[in-house]
Amino acid sequence: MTKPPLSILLCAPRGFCAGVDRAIQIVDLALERFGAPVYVRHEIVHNKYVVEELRRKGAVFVEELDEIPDTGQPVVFSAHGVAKAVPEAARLRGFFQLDATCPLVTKVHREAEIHHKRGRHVILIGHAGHPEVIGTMGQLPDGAVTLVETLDDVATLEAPDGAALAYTTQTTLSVDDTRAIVEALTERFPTITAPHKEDICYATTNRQASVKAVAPRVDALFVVGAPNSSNSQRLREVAAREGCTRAYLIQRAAEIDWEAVGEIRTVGITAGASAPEVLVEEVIDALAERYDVTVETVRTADETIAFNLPRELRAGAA
Ligand code: 0CG
Ligand code: SF4
Repeated sequence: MTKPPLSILLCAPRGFCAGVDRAIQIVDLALERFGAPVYVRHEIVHNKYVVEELRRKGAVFVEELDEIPDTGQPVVFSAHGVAKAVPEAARLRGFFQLDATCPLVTKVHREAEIHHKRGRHVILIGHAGHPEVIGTMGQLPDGAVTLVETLDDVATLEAPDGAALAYTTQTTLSVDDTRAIVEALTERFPTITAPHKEDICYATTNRQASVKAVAPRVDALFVVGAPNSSNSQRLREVAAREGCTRAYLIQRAAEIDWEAVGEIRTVGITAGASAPEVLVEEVIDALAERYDVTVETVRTADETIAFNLPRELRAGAA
């Protein structure tokens, strides 16, 4: 039986960013250097496949430090960053800490700290409950940061009387939504201090731009990524807003609901910053089983950025 033709447009850049790459390397190297177990606080990045692979090698994932027994084995903090209280608690327990916080998240932490030192009240644009937001808010004392999620939040925002204001953002937000929130903030508070350089990271920005280029050209678009991955969720949203009515966030090829997808002649594929390329290949293979596929890469940016490993792991790193 001949298969129907299907043109696949592969978004580029897609998948792993420099922060994710570094975070996974930190756990891998810690396992190699110090043996199992290596404790990891929170999913090192928001991807079950990555977490399972590391678990297989001897990583033990916990949500809080109190789940870890007294140990001399490494304790790694995830790429999303942690509140100041976390390394402090780890220090008190004498843990060997390895910080896999993405340097671009740490940059936001330092910005928030500087604003606070200069007497500015910090407005954080982000999603409540996300570990990065918890970590950034936790850089400053209670009450020093106000979280803003929506335009409505800006309209009803009550800033502390007479305080100078500054804003920072989560790194993995929608570029367009954030622009609108920043405009509204600046309109209400014209003297608010802005970040020196955009807090949304290069990887988030580039992946959204690539989806924008592909979404109008395809019948359906698959984002490989996890439901708890903020940057991956945003990619699905961007595709939908660009008019792609069949945009799906899937963790694995097995999650594709072929009936819902329906008839397709062109399909776009991208992957969140925490999704490994092997899962993109799995999706292409699943499509190739049903269709006669041709694959074209649509590249909208080149990425060359890489981050140094923590000092403790540098010597002998590949
Ligand atoms: O996009 P978020 O911040 O939810 O994180 P994820 O682990 O999916 O990817 C990048 C990082 C850290
Ligand atoms: Fe860092 Fe951006 Fe990757 Fe998050 S998505 S780990 S901020 S580079």
